[in-house]
Amino acid sequence: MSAEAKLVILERGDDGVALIRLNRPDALNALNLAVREQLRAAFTSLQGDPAVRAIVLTGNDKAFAAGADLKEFVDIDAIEQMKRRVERYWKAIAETPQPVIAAVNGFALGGGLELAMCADIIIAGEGAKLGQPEVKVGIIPGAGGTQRITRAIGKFKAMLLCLTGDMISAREAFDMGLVSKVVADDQVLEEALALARRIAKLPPLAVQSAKEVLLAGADASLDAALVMERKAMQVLFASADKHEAMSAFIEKRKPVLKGE
Ligand code: CO8
Repeated sequence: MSAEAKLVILERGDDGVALIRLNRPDALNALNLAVREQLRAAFTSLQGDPAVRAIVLTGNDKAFAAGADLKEFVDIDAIEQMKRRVERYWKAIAETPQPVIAAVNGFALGGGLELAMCADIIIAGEGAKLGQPEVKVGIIPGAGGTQRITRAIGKFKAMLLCLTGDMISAREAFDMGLVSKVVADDQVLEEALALARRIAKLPPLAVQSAKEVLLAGADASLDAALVMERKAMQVLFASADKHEAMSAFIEKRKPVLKGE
């Protein structure tokens, strides 16, 4: 594939949902620099678009993503790796204000699982395999695979994954709290899109505030997080959608939301 190839495909629906698809099937969607750059560009292009209310991120049947591209890692040294400043790529995804749903089929390993963990909701197919196998190739996770994962599932399960590099099934991941929902493999994308469409119909300022507070609060003290939550809730009383949605409920009609 040439450097110009579309390694990430972005489709905007007229239903408020954008679909981002990793498209490097020959390498199980391994995340080389070109894929990451295109992923960043796709997310950045959606962030300020009020017509996009929810985003679905997916791969293909065989792989969500099998991790960082080991062929790009094998011969580089620490300083080259540092200079790549790959944190830029992850940040663009994690800071997207709209909800992001990862639709995971097949392998989600290493950087691939870290990518899924940048999403807000993970829908996995029965046959998905997840893991942090970095230790097997002499490194450790470098984009949340020791941190986001511990916040999601706790120290002892995170240690099992990071210290062994073992893959787990979607069901095991669900039981650990690492995925939101497990569905049949052929239902993953449909389920994620349907969920995204439902979220896209809700008042977007409220949806985005919920995401923002939930994420920011997770790293704050409970007292500080409760203040943040309360203030964000109070601010929403200034939104036109809040008045419209509550009035519609009381008047037993459908709300007409403006995202304002
Ligand atoms: N990098 C590069 N190429 C890959 C990768 C990868 N991670 N994974 C698969 N491929 C390629 C294979 O080389 C192969 O290519 P080719 O046909 O040219 O030989 C093709 O994809 C198909 O792969 P396999 O033949 O191996 O397929 P199998 O079904 O036999 O096995 C596996 C599938 C189990 C997923 C296997 O491919 C595998 O173990 N892959 C590597 C998984 C891995 O170790 N991932 C972690 C990488 S390290 C990482 O992600 C660190 C992240 C740090 C954060 C970011 C900071 C920069």
